[in-house]
Amino acid sequence: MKSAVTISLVPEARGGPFVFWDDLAAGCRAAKELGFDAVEIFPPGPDAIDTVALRAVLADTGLAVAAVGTGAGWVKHKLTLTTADPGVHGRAMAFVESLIDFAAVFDAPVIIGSMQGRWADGTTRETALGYLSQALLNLGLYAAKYGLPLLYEPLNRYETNLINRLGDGVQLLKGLGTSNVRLLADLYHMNIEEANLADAIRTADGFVGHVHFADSNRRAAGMGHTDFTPVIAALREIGYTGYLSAEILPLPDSNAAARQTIQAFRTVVEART
Ligand code: LER
Ligand code: MN
Repeated sequence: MKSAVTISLVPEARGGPFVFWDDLAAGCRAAKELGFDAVEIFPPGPDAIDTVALRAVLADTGLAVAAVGTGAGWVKHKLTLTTADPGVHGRAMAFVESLIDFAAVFDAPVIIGSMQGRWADGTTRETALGYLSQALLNLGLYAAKYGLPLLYEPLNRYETNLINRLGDGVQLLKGLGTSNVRLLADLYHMNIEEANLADAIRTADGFVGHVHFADSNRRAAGMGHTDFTPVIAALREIGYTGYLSAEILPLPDSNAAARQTIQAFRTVVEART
């Protein structure tokens, strides 16, 4: 398994679970100094990042891009993939496609998290899940053109009323008609929704494509009460070799959260017995 740390470039997301903020190059340098393998980037949109400059920073630091988040589509532009409004839906699809194009330059998958939205007045859960399945299928096929998967993330009940648990995510993906959409297992959301984190991971055997590495309180691993030993053991059991990416609150500050994350990573992942 490999380590990654998040960098947000979205002012509207301030207060959210991202370690480094605003300055992509500085975030990459800090990640490199601490020994991370990769960064996960949360951009405001596809044109916000100078791809030539980012390529240079990645070449200089040896970091990879673990994934690119699409949440700004919701947080900044108020777009969702499950709206009944065809205009908003079309702009949401175009937004994600443009981020898939951007992320492909860095060989990185994109994440559908908050962009899934929720069902509410005017739509039923079934209708919204239909929209979601259709969107994941089309975006999964779009990403496949680049040989990259699409990552779909179940969120806790306070962030979506569609899919909250990995097992339900597996059922959704099984019905899609493409195997190019993988699940993102966010250990913070799972701490709220799953009866047992390790069992949930085993339920998703063959479907996990990315992991958000967070403690129970969304702080760095080791700063809450999650027991990571059985979680990492379950990930090994299902043959997971992807990223553990710290999507966590920058507490007590960005550097301390990042340092605690990499120490925890070394303890629970690298120091295997
Ligand atoms: C996105 O990865 C996520 O986990 C959501 O809670 C939005 O921050
Ligand atoms: Mn997450």
